[in-house]
Amino acid sequence: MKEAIEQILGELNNLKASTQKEVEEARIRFLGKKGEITALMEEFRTVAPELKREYGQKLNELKKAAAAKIEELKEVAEQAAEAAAPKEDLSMPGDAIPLGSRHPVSIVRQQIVDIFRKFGYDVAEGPEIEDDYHVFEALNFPPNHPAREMQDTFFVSTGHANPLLLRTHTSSVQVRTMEKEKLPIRVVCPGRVFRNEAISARAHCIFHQVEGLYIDKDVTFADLKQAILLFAREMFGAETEIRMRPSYFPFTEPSAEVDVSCNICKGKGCNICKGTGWLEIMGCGMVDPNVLKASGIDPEQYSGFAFGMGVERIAMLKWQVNDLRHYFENDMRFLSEFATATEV
Ligand code: 2NM
Repeated sequence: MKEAIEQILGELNNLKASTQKEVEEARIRFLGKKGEITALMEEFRTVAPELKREYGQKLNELKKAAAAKIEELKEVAEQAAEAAAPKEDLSMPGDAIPLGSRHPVSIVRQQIVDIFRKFGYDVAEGPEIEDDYHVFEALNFPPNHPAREMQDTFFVSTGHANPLLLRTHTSSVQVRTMEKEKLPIRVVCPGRVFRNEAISARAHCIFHQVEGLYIDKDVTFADLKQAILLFAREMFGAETEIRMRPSYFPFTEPSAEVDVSCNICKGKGCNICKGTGWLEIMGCGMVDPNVLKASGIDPEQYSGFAFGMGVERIAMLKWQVNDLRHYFENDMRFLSEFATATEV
């Protein structure tokens, strides 16, 4: 047995196996079920008791040495196999990553903001979760105004003097601008707003607004009218006309709704303008002196105009979409219609 162990040790030392297949064959030859070392282990049972200790130790060392040698050869063979494996074909065409497109509401929001930036307006944003003061109180809403009811506004916290709520318009951002910026102020505030309304073709509980504010000495209603006319012509085309109808908002006096001439039927009357030749696009007015005062601006020295429009509504008119809900459903068939409209 002693000689057999010595011989196998010698063979292990000289063992050459360069491929994974050869290594596996060597493993089977020495350590497999019918392998040489396994056979010696069997034979060990018949060794005389006084030799068991010596041979047992030698056999164990042999087994360990064999396992280590096989492991070493296996690693070398694996590396060689990897190096020899065919390389990736770098000339293969890549997988195309489908490019998305901007959402139509984002496109129109950006268009509106860009027009006013061109007119010299700054852009301001503010929190969607606001307090009662910035959404209602500072904007001249009386304490019992219906917009302050649970049916109209989503409240985040109630039961105290200045509850938190989801803003129902971005005018709150304009209040924050009046509070902190130096005069004159020229600003547009794009953003998402929330109203507790039943969802329909023309209303949604979440939508987007762009509101504008211009405060300086001697700002008049004529300035407002001109600003809106220039905006309308940039947005809907150079031939566009506007008209104003008296309206009411708590934060402006006087107030008006603005219509643009229908550029689909050129005023003749069609189903988009319901035969009237006019499309309503926004509300506006002269900022109420109470609103200026609340934010620390002296209404004796300064005056201003403000306006607000719904982005989804403008987008519906621009693309003749007849149901607002399309803008919220993320149906790819709808969204991909705007795939080429990303230039703005
Ligand atoms: C509108 C219509 C009319 C408006 C007023 C103000 C502020 F903060 F200056 F008082 N911001 N936005 C305003 C005025 C908004 O949206 C239909």
